[in-house]
Amino acid sequence: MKSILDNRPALKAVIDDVAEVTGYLWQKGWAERNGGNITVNITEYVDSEIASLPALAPARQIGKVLPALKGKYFYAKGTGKRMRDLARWPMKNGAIIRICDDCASYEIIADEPVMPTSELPSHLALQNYLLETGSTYKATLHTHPIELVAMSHIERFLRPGEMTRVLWSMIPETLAFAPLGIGIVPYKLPGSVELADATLEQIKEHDVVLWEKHGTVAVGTDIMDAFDQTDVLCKAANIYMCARSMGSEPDGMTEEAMREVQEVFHLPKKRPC
Ligand code: 2HA
Ligand code: ZN
Repeated sequence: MKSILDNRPALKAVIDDVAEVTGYLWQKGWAERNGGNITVNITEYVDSEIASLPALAPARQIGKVLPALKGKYFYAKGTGKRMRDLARWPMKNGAIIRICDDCASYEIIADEPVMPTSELPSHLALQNYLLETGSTYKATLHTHPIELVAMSHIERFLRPGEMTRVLWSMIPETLAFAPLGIGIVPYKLPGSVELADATLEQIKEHDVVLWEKHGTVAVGTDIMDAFDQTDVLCKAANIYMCARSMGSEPDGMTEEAMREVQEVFHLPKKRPC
């Protein structure tokens, strides 16, 4: 069967990366059944042939008006599709969508009429923000990382800055590679516009946001970057839980040791928030 990826190696490489990452999500146990979703802005790969592709299904509403997305193109995981299936067949478990001129609806143009992710309002609101602010980030990743979700069930970690402070103090790499920490969004209905709005507020200060008792949303230059951001924080959460399961609250790196890492590696001196 013909695919939009045929004879387009650069676009195919982007989709191959998505497929590689979704395999990792499944292996890590972060992607039960159809859990999680992904969008990637692929507008830079759109040629005149892609631009003239007809819609495969009637246009559908996003649920928000997103002016910076006019005429932009995204790869989006399909709703109800499994990450582990997407790893093998990305164009059967996801689709390329085009945002219509009203900036409030989208149409599916390739390869098949696979309906995009249920969290589309959140993902596209983030993509709109990234474009509005001139960011080079192209990818959004929502997944269900076990240890981070587990921590979000404990009231203490929902207090401003507490989760970031503890995760940063687990190993120096967390501070170095997740220097913006993790934002917290109080529980909201999955797929809702309220969830999208609250996520947007937190992503202004962080690259990864934790949805209480649900999962994470990360933004990154590409899907590997969004995955790495999530993985680094989840590794720190895992270390925290391993220490706790040995019977005590871990000491964590001292404030002084953390300040030294920030200085030597020229990291932004952000307070946990
Ligand atoms: O796509 O994870 O939040 C399934 C979900 C919704
Ligand atoms: Zn989810």
